[in-house]
Amino acid sequence: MANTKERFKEKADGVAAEIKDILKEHGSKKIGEVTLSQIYQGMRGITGLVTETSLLDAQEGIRFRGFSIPELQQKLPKANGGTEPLPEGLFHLMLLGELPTEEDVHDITANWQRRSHVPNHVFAAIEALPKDSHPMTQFVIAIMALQTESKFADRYAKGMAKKDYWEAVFDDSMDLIARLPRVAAYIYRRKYKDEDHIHPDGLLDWAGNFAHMLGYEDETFRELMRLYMTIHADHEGGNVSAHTTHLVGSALSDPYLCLAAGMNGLAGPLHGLANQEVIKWILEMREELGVELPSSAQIDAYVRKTLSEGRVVPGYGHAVLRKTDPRFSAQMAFGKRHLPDDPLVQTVWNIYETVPPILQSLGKIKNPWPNVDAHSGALLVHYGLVEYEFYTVLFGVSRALGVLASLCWDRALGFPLERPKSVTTELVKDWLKGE
Ligand code: AMX
Repeated sequence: MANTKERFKEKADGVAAEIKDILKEHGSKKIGEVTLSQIYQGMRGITGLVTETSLLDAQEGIRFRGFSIPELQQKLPKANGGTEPLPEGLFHLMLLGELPTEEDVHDITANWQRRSHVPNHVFAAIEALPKDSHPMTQFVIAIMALQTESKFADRYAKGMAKKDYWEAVFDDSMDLIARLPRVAAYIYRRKYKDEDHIHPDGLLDWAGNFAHMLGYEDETFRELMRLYMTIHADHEGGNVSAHTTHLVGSALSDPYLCLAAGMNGLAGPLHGLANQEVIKWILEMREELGVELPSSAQIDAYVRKTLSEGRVVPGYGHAVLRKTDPRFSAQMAFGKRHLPDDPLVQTVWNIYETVPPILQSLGKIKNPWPNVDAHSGALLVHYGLVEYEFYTVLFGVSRALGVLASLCWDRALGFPLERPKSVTTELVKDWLKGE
């Protein structure tokens, strides 16, 4: 059977031909209008990008190539004896648009193992930073240090032809995904475990090996990592990390530069950093109240206090979603199955009962329901991964799967430099006067 790279090229050529036909016949058709409010308010609802890997429905949540998270949990191959999907399978699906076989997933695991070597200077770059630097800072620096390995940058400097861009981006993306768990685990063990580093285990799958290198050998924790790496991977193209990766890639920056840029966006508290903010907020609530399991009335009062201080309730709300995030529900189901008596996890569920009506009553919040970040930390704390500043790095390792699969598509479809038009408020005022 043809390998992943050849299969991808075949698929991409087919889609490129379809797009050419679509544009030839329908290129001048309008698909929307843009209002003044939209350009001042975060471009919500403006359709302005093509991202093949996943699609977000405001009511239903994310679908990866048409498959919902519960469907993926059913259909994607699992580890031996496991019940959660292997992220290798999701990557295959996002890249090729087809459900993988067991053999496909096995091939990707083996491919990533072969590509996983991290050169010493990357560890030296991490070591050059103060130990108390935020893990996301260390992660981004490490990705930048890895950029010396970019095949795209090397081949471009040697005069690579346009038709070959996709291949160099494919190789860089696969190399990067293969290397990220080692880099992330190194940062974790350096900062929190007295630099007691753990060697990779070549017999494990990508997420299982990541759990192992972090220092967690519980099989249920490995299952959690497989689920975690699957559900955080992609959320269509407009979110900050995906859009940034895509935008930077449009300048033909190599995948290392693109991913580092995307990860800087993920490190913002309104995006990926929300997962650390959630657990910090819950732990502060417990400490302030002096109880392990706050009552609904106590949670209610604490939420109102947070709002009265002009802060957001982390883990709640979404720019596109208008229902409970299915990624929250998948984690809740994991909690019900494996750790239903954990007081922190129960607190997350009690917050889920309490927060939405309060946010709804304010009248201005478009989505009072929890997003992916409202749940993840409590599960990690249960297994001993309590260092919440590290949580966004876990998110980032997973998010690389989606944004890099998309970057492969961007170059294979020959998407051009992205350069939307901007205006000044002066120009807007002049334009309104002339209306
Ligand atoms: N708590 C308090 N206020 C909130 C809120 C929350 N959880 N969510 C939205 N609001 C406020 C906004 O700050 C805004 O207030 P303003 O008009 O005074 O500036 C108003 O409600 C309207 O906002 P919106 O249109 O509903 O949301 P948005 O699209 O502008 O922002 C998001 C979306 C996620 C940034 C916002 O809901 C938020 O800040 N949530 C908390 C942080 C969070 O959980 N982020 C993670 C998102 C998922 C992810 O990317 N990982």
